[in-house]
Amino acid sequence: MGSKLGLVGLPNAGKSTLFNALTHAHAAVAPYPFTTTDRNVGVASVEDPRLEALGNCVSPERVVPTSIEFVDIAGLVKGAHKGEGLGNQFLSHVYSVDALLHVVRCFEDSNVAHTLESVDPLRDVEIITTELLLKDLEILQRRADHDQKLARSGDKQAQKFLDVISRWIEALSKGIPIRRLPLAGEEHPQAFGIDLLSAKPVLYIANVGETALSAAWDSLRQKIADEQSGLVICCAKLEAELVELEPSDRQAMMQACGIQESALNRIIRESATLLRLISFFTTTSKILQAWTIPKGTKAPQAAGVIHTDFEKQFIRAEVISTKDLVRCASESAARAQGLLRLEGKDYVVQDGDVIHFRIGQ
Ligand SMILES: Nc1nc2c(ncn2[C@@H]2O[C@H](COP(=O)(O)OP(=O)(O)OP(=O)(O)O)[C@@H](O)[C@H]2O)c(=O)[nH]1
Ligand SMILES: [Mg+2]
Repeated sequence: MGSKLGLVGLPNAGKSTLFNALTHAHAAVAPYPFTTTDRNVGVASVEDPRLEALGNCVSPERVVPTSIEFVDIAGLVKGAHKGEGLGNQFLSHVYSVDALLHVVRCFEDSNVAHTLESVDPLRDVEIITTELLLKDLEILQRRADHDQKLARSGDKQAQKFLDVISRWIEALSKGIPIRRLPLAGEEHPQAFGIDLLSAKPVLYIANVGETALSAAWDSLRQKIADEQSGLVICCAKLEAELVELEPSDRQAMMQACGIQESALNRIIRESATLLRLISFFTTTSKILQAWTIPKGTKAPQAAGVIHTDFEKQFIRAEVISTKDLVRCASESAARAQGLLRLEGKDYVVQDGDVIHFRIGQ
């Protein structure tokens, strides 16, 4: 789908550890900073209880969940916007993703170096946020210089953008990320063909480790609440160990650690929400499959996710909601009750739709 989340944070925050847990990968993890230099890319399956309920109705041979792509990015340090540390490399990878998982080190462990020699989640968040803001400021200032010349020669579009830019520059100078501004459709950076790092939605991950929370934790929680961003608390190291275990051993270890649900499912669910993704389902006699699309996608484009040719060859969609199908217990019963709707090319696919696409040649 091209919707990707990037894991960002200071070196040794636990990004690669969390990435491995999410995507069942084996990216290098080590107690010294800058273990990750190039990025790691992987996908995580989206666990969806609706698949089990639908499976009982259609008895498929195979169930295929949908997935989300994660990118594990090199650690950032102060001055990254000017190229410090792995700054330029880090930032170019941040540009390539649609939303950010900001991993914050909240665990104390004397064996794991901290580039600033103390655990201070709020300070760390501010370092990363500031680097993104400074990079945006640099880009906007360059664009403003360019557009000023055009505006002087009477370019109306450039004049309009200059007004918007000056408001964005003012916000960034006060430490406010672009994502927190009310961005009306026309005033979105994308509408001006500009990609801003601080416009990307963020979900914070507090990597609390196995030890007691540090005192600075409360101020971090307060900051995130003030920003109205999401926060998931997890122990990345434990999550990475859990995914390596057989299900029965995993259950036993979770019980021993007093964990009811893995934080990974919550992170994946909230990541999908952050990307404004919804799921629809397709069924054949063999496969029940989940697919993700951005909210607001119309039926032909949803068909195009299954196979690019399907978008052009789309004729109609036969649609039933998961709720109706599960209530009827089978497709034939739902059909008999007239619950399958025929929808055309303007139909906006809804979360949980079960769809049979009619495709031409
Ligand atoms: N005690 C403890 N150690 C952790 C936890 N999460 C990660 N670590 C350790 O912290 C060290 C750094 O973890 P990484 O996942 O490599 O960190 P990173 O953020 O990817 O670091 P860079 O790639 O250098 O930016 C490793 O030794 C991990 O085992 C945790 O929850 N508790
Ligand atoms: Mg790493």
